[in-house]
Amino acid sequence: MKTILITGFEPFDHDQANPSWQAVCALPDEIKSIQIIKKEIPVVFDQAPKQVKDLMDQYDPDLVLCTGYNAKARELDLEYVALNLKHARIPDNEGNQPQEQPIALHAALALESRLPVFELEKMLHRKKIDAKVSFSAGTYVCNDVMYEVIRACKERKIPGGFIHIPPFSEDPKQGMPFEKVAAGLVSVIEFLASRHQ
Ligand code: PCA
Repeated sequence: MKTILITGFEPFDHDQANPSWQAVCALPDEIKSIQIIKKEIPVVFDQAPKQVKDLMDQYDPDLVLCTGYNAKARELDLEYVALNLKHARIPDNEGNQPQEQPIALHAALALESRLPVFELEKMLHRKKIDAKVSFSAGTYVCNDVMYEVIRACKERKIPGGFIHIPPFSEDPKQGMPFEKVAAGLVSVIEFLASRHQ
């Protein structure tokens, strides 16, 4: 494995910052001789997945890991599945608020992560980093990105998936410390790198 593309999102919903991009920014530029390409993507339906696919064309990564923020998460949520559905509770950063719309016509209702999420969960628990496999990435922009990125990774036959990040907090009832989130992402990358040499 030579190159990994990892993304985080810009702020949304009146927030000043997005923990997903803050955590991605904290990653080193290289892990175990693998180049880590870090990119911030917009919280805009269709545009966000398109940007990731354009970045895949540009950098030809061996793995794509997208991250997003979930204010309700209290651990790293390793997303198991993306749904072929856009159904927004709030408008995105360009005012789009799709309701009951498919992401792709005549395509699968759900696509499974191309990451070994159950193994990742066990590995993170061994390292005392809170994480769980999540069975819903929602129906907002994160799920839109995950669905399209998994399709693109399938075509390229490379691993790829999505992790939701909790709020940063020292109190486990509120979220996770920033350092633990960043350490968790590094551990995920190291684990996947050792599997796909
Ligand atoms: N979280 C949103 C979109 C951007 C982000 O960081 C989501 O969970 O869909």
